[in-house]
Order: sequence, then C-alpha cells, then structure tokens
Amino acid sequence: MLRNTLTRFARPALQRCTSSIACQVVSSCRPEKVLRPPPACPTFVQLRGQQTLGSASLSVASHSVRHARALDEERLLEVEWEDGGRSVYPFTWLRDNCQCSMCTLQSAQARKLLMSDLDIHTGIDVVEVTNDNKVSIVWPDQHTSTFEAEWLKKRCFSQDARQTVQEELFFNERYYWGSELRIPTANYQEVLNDDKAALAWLLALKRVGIVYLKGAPAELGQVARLAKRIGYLRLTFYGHTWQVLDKYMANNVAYTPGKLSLHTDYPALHFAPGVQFLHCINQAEEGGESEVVDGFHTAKQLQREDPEAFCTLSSLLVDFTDTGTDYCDFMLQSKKSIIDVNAQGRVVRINYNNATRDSVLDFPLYQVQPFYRALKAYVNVMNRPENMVTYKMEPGDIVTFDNWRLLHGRRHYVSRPDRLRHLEGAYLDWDEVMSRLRILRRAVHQADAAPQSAS
Ligand code: OGA
Ligand code: NM2
Ligand code: ZN
Ligand code: ZN
Repeated sequence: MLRNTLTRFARPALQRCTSSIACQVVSSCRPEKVLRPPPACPTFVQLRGQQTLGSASLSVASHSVRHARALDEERLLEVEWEDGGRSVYPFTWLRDNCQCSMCTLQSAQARKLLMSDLDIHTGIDVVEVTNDNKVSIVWPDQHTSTFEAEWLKKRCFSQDARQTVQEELFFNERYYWGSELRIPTANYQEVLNDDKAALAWLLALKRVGIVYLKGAPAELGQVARLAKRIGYLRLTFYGHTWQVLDKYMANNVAYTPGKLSLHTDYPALHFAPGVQFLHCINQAEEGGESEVVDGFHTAKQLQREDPEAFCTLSSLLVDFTDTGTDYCDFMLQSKKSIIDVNAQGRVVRINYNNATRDSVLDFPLYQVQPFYRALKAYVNVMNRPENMVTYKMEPGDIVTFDNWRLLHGRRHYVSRPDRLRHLEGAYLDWDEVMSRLRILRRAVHQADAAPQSAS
C-alpha cells in the first residue's frame, strides 16, 4: 500500500500506467509551465521553447544507417537512417570523440585525445558504412574512427534529440504542488533492500521534492544508513548527522522548542546541501508539527502576481551568517539571492532562513525598503494555506526532501522531561543522489529486460 502512493509519482521510469487512480493523482499535480520573464527585470534572458515533460525512462531503440556521406563544404557528416530520418555531425566533433583506444581510455570511458592534438579544421578523406552497421571515417592523417549507429543516434544534434537525452540525464521534469499534495510515501526497509523501491523513492524525490519513508526503527543511525544507500552524506559544521533537540545554549534556533518559520537549511553555505533527511526518534505530545511548501511553485506564483518582488528577490544578494561551535568552530558568511534563477529564467534554488539572514545588508539605502517589501510578499505567498502541507512525524518516520526547492518549518512544541522531542538529521548533495538515481534506473531496466527465470 505504501508503495502505491510512491509509484504514482515514479511511474514513467517504472513504465506503469495502468491504474486510473495513479493517473488521476499525477494529473492533479501541475506540470511546470515556462516561466515568463517580467518585463522590467534586467537579469532575465528571453526563453526559447517549452520545458520538456519527457519521460524518465531510458529510450530503447535500434537504429540502422542507410547511408553516410561527408558534406565537405559545411564540414558535416550526414547520416541517413533506415527509418528515413537524417542527422548531421560536425567533422570537428567526430574527430574529438573518436572512440579508438588511442583517443579514448576505454576503462574510464574518458577522452585521452588532447585539445592540443585536435585539429579543429580537419577534413574527412573517406566515409564508409560497414557491414556491421558502423560508420567508419578515415581522416587526412590516415587515423581511422569507427562509430556505432546507436552511439551516433543518441548524440544527434536536433533540438528534439538533445531534449530527450537531457531529460534522460537530468530528470528535469517537475510537478508543482500545493496543500492538495498527498506526500509520496514508501517503506524504509523496502527502499533499503529493493532497487525498484529505491528508484521510485529517488524519482519522486526529484520530481515532487519530498518523499516520506515509514517503518524505520526509532533509533539513531538510520539517516546515515539511508545516505549509504545512495553514496555518502554531506558533512557540515553541525556534524555528519545532527540531533534536533532542545539544547542548553543552543548554537542554532532549530535546537530550541520555538517555532521555525518556513526556511531552507543552511543558506549560510554558498553551496547549500541539496537534500535533507529528518528522522523522528521521539515526538512532542504538544506541538512540533511540520510544514512544507513548494518553493518553486510559490516563487512562480510570486512572479505572476508581483513581478517586481520576484525580480528583487532573484537579483539582490542577501548576506547570511552562522557563527558557533559544533563539529568544530565556524564563522560562515555567504551572499545569495533568495530566489536563484538560472540563465534560462528557470528557478533553480531557494535560499532563505530568516534566522541566519545577516543584519549586515550590502545594498544602498534606497533598496532596503523594497527588499523588505519583496521578502514579505514572498513569505505571504508561502504561508497561504493552499500552498502548505502539514503533518506530524511519528517515531520511525523519515522525511526526505529537496532542500534547494522546499521550504520547511516546524510549529513550536512543549518539552516534557519524560518525552523529549528528538529528530536526527543528515544532508546529501544532489550530484550523489542523481548518480544513484541513474544507476538504479539502469539496474531496474536491465533486470526488467532480462528473461524471466522459470522458477
Ligand atoms: C531544522 C528543522 C524541523 C523540525 O532543524 O532545521 O527544520 O521539525 N527542523 O524540528
Ligand atoms: N541545523 C539543523 O540554516 C540553518 O541553520 C539550518 C541546520 C542546525 C543543522 C539548521
Ligand atoms: Zn582515435
Ligand atoms: Zn530546517
């Protein structure tokens, strides 16, 4: 039952689309639409094309070359496919990516060919399609390169082909959500032991930004175990893992029983942790409920409703600070825009913790009040009931979420000596999570493709 709530978000990679419930729930999440740059904002670049909603599955196809020839004028190799399609490849790129053992270290799948040895004006002497469906090229210095049809097809330079490959590599599809979200949920033990369950977990984590795991033992060490399932955890000044408890002389507001307003963790680090795990060891009887908001969805709402505020928060650099002692002593300073937007105008990261926002404000006087106005506008959008999902963790629950995307908070709680609230937390980075996601997808696909055993 737990798995069902998760696979509905992971469905494309698992190639399941039979349940009408699953389809309904997926369609209740809104796929991202293209962000429109506000007219007055100078930091935007006009967008080209639509965001893809390509599936997370691996394309499995077999392609045959009908014909290949060099277009010497354009310095392009033209490949005609059996299905009638056509792809072209620059001579320079082909020479650069020669797969022979002199040019490529096969054991590392890495380029040996040096840039200093690459002639970026090379021509081609001979092109041939071999009997085993490869394209063979003889270069003017008589070096020979052989390219497999499938290899070439995958690297086709057309807009569509590039988009498909980029979606396969980066899983960029996002589902935006509000209070209607039923948080995708999986079983902790299944995620640890079963590749399909782990793949579904990470796919949903990437697309939705939050996955709930149930069924962990209510004892220390589980977030570290979960991190090992992926690779390794991210060490910070708060330690390899950290204990969210009411602490004497707390070095962080999180370590008090007070309310934590919606925040992302650690904007005081320029490279904030990408992923966060929180494991409930013990919950307070009174208070301590969790709140989460989709930071990308709410940023988009802000952009639509108050483009000036969006522009301010995506262009002004705000100082964050964190000083103290924990794993060792620390004195951090960072400068981040609260809404990080990439060169294509896509919101890629939220950086905001009101507790560590520095009193040092590095902008001229006239920008101070507009900044506060903009921040207040964004915080008001976040706090709308229709944007927020609230839950109360129970011992053994683990919440895993995208710390670049979600804002999370906690209601204040009442400490009782006999029932101390205690969460254990850990961070990971997206590179390691994405790496595991790709490996799991390959493993699950290979297992699915293998002939079923008779037993
Ligand atoms: C934190 C945090 C959530 C909680 O420690 O940064 O967000 O429920 N904690 O205590
Ligand atoms: N803790 C929970 O930005 C922050 O200070 C987030 C980090 C203390 C590791 C809190
Ligand atoms: Zn070579
Ligand atoms: Zn936090």
